[in-house]
Amino acid sequence: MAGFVPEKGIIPAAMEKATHAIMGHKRDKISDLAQETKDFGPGNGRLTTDYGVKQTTADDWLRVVSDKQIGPALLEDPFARERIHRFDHERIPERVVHARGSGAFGTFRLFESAEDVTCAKVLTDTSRETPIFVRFSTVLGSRGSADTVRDVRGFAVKLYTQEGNWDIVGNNIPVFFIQDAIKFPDVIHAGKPEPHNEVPQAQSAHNNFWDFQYNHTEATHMFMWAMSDRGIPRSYRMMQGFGVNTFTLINAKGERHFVKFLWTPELGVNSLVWDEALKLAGEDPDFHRKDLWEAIENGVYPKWKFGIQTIPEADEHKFDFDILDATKVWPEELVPTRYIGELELNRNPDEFFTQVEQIAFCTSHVVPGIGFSNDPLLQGRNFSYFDTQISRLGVNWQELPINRPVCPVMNFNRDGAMRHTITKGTVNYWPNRFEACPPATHEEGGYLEYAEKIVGMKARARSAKFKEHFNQAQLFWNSMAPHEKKHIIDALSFELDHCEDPVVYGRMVQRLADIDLGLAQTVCEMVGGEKPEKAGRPNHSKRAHGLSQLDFPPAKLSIASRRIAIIVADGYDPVAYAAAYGAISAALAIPLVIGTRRSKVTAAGGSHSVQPHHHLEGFRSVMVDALFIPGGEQSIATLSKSGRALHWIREAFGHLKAIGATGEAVDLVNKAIALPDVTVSSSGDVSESYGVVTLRQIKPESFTEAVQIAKGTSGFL
Ligand code: HDE
Repeated sequence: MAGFVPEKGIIPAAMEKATHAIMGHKRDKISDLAQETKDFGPGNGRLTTDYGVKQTTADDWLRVVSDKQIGPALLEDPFARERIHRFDHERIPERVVHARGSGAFGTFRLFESAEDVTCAKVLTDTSRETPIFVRFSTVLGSRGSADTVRDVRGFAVKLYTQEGNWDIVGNNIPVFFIQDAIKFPDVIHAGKPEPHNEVPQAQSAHNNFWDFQYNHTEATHMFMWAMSDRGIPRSYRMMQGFGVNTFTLINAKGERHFVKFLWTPELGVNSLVWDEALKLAGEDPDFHRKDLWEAIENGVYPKWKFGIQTIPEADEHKFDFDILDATKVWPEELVPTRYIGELELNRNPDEFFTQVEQIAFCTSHVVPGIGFSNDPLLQGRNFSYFDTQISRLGVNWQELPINRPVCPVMNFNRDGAMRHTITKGTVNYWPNRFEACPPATHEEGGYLEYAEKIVGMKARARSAKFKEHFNQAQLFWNSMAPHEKKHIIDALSFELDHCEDPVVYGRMVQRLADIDLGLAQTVCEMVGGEKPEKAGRPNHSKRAHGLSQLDFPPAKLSIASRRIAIIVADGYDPVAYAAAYGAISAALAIPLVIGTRRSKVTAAGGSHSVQPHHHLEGFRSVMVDALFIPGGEQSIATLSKSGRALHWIREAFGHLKAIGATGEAVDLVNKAIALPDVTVSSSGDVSESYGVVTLRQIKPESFTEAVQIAKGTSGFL
């Protein structure tokens, strides 16, 4: 470090800490956070005020009092006032979008160097492990809203690299509603609760949202994605993540490529069915949050492959869409994804507020070797995120433990509310006579902007290709499997049914005819409006790989981390129960015993008993992936008479869940599922139905396979 003058005492404290960390070869984020982490476990100290004085009670305000009479409280009591004052200010503004979320720590590993396209060390050094934090979120709902609403999901990754923090602030859908950042307040206002009555919460199913979609044609492609199964993921662990915007990569030779970043889950891309999502929103609003937490606690760490799609700078204009338009995907056939790394989530946060709520992302935070493009959405985002963090967390938000980089931070930014770093030294500017804290050269790792030549008029306009808004909406529709198309029709039918204004649903039905006439006519049938007789524009019939969820099957068949209910009543068959419990646990799935009550349930013969995790009323079928019912004459007789038990089985079948049964339980499943209007098989025996595995009907697929292939292609709901 040239001109460094330690005797003048100008080493910033943060630098000292960071240097220490490097010397110790420990750049791990968890050990970095250990400095601030306190353990309040038993034996670790006594209750104090924030100014350190021990308190003798936490229960009584200082007051005038006698044995007979309680008198007035005294304002003098500093302990009581401190508690109340601190409490009054516990909330910070929630995020204006993506308010509800949860997250975890993990590791990014690179298995193939991308040095041909970038000099970013995090993407070229395969020996590194980069600590990361990921925050998943919904977009529209407030902090207390439900997890399973129909919405886009945020997928924001902070990589604590040795060259500084790199944030990929993405979504689980690869495109966006708008091309130009200036429209962001409009699209969000239209989606959020309506201004006159603040209704509805966390829903796109209302007049204003669909009014905007109609009037703003560039949103067409994105609303098709939001209406697809991508809008109701089964788990954060089973969705893809996309950087959405076009970034750039610069290699050691100074060559530039355009790039899109994406994450593909090892577990495959899975969704709920809509009826399940609706019920879960009431029965377990924290469903996704708990799912992520549970998987990590159980050691079933979720993993994603990290991919890049790159386009050489010279090819920028070779496509029939603008590659800087965030309402467009780069079809795999034109720009194949190259998977070069892996992300694993392996540690739950210690405290939600300081870590998940206070983590703050910025699209503008990139490291040397990675740059921006002129994507007009990205340009605006680069302005927005820093600004929003100032409003949420204050100007010193990057000093918060969860946000600070693991590499040295040295500069002359100073002061502001809640400044933590104590900087020694007599100068706070550059250049200075001590040459303290000089800028780095490129060779020393300094960030070098790519010298881009730009020619154009200063105008409020976009280039010509940005004007085409329907081709890729059709491409997406055409690429869906039949059941995915059905789900989109159902979603649109639900959403537009919630729009009371005939102008809104009437126009939207016409808009759908710009995508596909059949789609428009079917939705029109359901929601009303004038039936379109001809397509707004002919369907080009093209399809692309990578748009349907079926294009991302799990890397390997596994039921690990799936929740499987075992339903029992007094008199259950202990052998079948024990075999199922053992097999489920051995496969690292989660067996949940659901009884007619939570107090002990006894097996046939009385030699075995179990304390269920939950009872049938307290826990519902939507909270599990599959169910298994052991036989047992007495237990099945009891369950057959229970409306709730029958509903459990019937609902699970309707939600396309695997059902396993042995002995007498096969008849129970038959009774529950064989409704008059449901044809389950030619013989009328449900055990021949897809996804139902019983000992009466041995089928090629095993119960675990049926669980793994959790969602079939049809159902009666
Ligand atoms: Fe965001 N977005 N956004 N966004 N966004 C925010 O920043 C914004 C956009 C995304 O878990 C805010 O810290 C503008 C696209 C995620 O903390 C805010 C525009 C994509 C998160 C903001 C967009 C995203 C945010 C609110 C249009 C997918 C949550 C709180 C130009 C690639 C991050 C905050 C977290 C959060 C602005 C569009 C993803 C206001 C202006 C496109 C995942 O700064």
